[in-house]
Amino acid sequence: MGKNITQKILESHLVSGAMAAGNEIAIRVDQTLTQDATGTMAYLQFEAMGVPKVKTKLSVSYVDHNTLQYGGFENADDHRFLQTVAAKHGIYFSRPGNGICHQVHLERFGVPGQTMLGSDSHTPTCGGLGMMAIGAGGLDVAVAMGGGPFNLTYPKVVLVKLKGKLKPWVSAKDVILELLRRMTVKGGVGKVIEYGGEGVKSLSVPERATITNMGAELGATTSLFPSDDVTKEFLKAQKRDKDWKELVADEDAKYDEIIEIDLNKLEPMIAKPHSPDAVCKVSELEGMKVDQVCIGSCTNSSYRDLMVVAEIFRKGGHKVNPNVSMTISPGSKQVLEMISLNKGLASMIEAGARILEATCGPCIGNGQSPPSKGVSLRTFNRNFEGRSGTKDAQVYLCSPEVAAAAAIYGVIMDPRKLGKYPKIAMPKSYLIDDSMIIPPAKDPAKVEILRGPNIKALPVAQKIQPVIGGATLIKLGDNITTDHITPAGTWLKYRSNVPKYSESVFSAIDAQFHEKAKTAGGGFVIAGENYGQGSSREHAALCPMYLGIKGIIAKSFARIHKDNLVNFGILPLTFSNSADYDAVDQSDKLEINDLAKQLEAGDSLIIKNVTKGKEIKVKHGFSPRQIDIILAGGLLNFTKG
Ligand code: MIC
Ligand code: SF4
Repeated sequence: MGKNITQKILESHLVSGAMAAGNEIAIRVDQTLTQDATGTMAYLQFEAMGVPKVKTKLSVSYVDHNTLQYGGFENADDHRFLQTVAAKHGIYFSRPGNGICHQVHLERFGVPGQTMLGSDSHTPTCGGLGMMAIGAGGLDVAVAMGGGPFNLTYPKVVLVKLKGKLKPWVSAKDVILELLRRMTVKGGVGKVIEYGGEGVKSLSVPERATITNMGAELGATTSLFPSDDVTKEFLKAQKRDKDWKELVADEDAKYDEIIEIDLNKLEPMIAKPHSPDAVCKVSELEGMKVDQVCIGSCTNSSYRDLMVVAEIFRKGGHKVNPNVSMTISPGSKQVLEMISLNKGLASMIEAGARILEATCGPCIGNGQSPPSKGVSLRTFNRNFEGRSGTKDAQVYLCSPEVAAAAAIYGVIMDPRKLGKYPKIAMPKSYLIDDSMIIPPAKDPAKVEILRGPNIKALPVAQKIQPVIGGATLIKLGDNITTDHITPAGTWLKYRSNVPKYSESVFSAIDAQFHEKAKTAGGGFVIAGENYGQGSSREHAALCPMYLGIKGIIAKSFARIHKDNLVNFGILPLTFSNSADYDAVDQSDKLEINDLAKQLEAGDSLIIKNVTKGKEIKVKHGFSPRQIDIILAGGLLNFTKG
């Protein structure tokens, strides 16, 4: 029987487990990627394992999230730690300014057919060139750097069959927005989204990468394009021909689900506040006043994306509307250098764009927070409430074409009204200069790891008790994001300082939460569907663990966050009957007896609601390995034995 691309890669990397949907399998990890906001913890954890040199084929540490801190040493301390730890342990270090991890990795390192684990949820970007790239918590990435396999639930495979060709002014972002509209932010949980059909060949690798990048918003395990002639051209233009190999699905490959998208029929789309799946046609919102436009992020900051914007302004002789503040964050030094040499950058400067560093910047709330109640159109991937740094801002997600049209007219406008579409030719060769990527030290013994006062020791979970009790400290609704649990923005500088960062837990929902949890000595959290969607930040588990949280009882969980909870010894439990969610109130006292016995007896667990005198039936869905991790008090304790 024929195989799809997912099966081919998983089979060639399988370490253990049976290849059937729902089973836990373990796979070999070829490459790893970290960024600074998750990297410090990942490397502290790697150090705790005592492995002198990474055992992967390639590991890269990027600095792209926290680069321009105002009034403090914390970021700079983190950067120094990351650079020295990389030099000592065989890791390549991409300096701040070299670009956003996913864009740089696509350009310089991704390899079709290989596997990669990255401590960032948008790691699947490299799926654009046929690499199986998966986002995970820092601890899982640390284990992979130490040579351990990555454990995952064998996914269902969805084929997204692309037909036809995109019309002018419609671009890759519209494809993924359309998919988000159809599938929602939890529609991809437990699935790999594989792209196929004749429409694939009309999309360049950076366009494919826009689509795989934002597959993270579907909750998917990862997204994958085939590696074909288009991929070969891209790698050749990056002087990496030798990394290419063909990887396509067999003609008779089977899929769990097939979705068709006719590219010809797609229109410019936009995601409304505050969720990437609140998608409608741009034409439906025409005329809405816009205060801010931000172009960039790992989704839309490639050479093509920025040149489209530059050419729209240049050809039309347009200026940025006086009521709009427009920023540009190039995806990489390569992109920035190329658009500066070909004058694309000059066109944007001339038009009135504000040029930012080649980093995440406004995407993670680092600068350019919108004005009060401001409308911000962003080419980014997430528009969760408050993520921009302005609680009442209205953030919309769209393509560079739609963003440029709004920047010109000061209102949301269908870009098809702009006239002739500036089609951008893909470069035959990219400008190659890897001088901002520092290779590991030749003599690691001589490298001293520099730790400033912001790098605090790693907290380790307590061994779990046979009887767990505590109050319901907070009751939440559906789709709670990791930005709600441990916000980024101004808190980002405390990523290496868990005691301090823990003060941020749920702060936007309940400012007293952290005090409450501490006074109560911990307790439980009740939540609705898709708890923990969004980022891979393990701090969203680590900080609650530090505050004594013992279990999260939800209607369902996002994949990466569920794994992170297990890794830090917090029980992620799912209501057997969703209606039971209504039967638990904030402050109710809950109790789980004979935990080990209950976990080992099967998938069901009984929780006593002591306050209401009722029992709640929940499921855990843990593999035997995960039960051992939970009982050991988290993965670090489990690994130490
Ligand atoms: C994000 O987009 O939310 C981040 C910041 O890149 C996170 C990682 C982090 O929280 O450090 C992600 O997507 O995993
Ligand atoms: Fe950076 Fe934004 Fe991409 Fe996260 S989503 S890696 S913050 S650019």
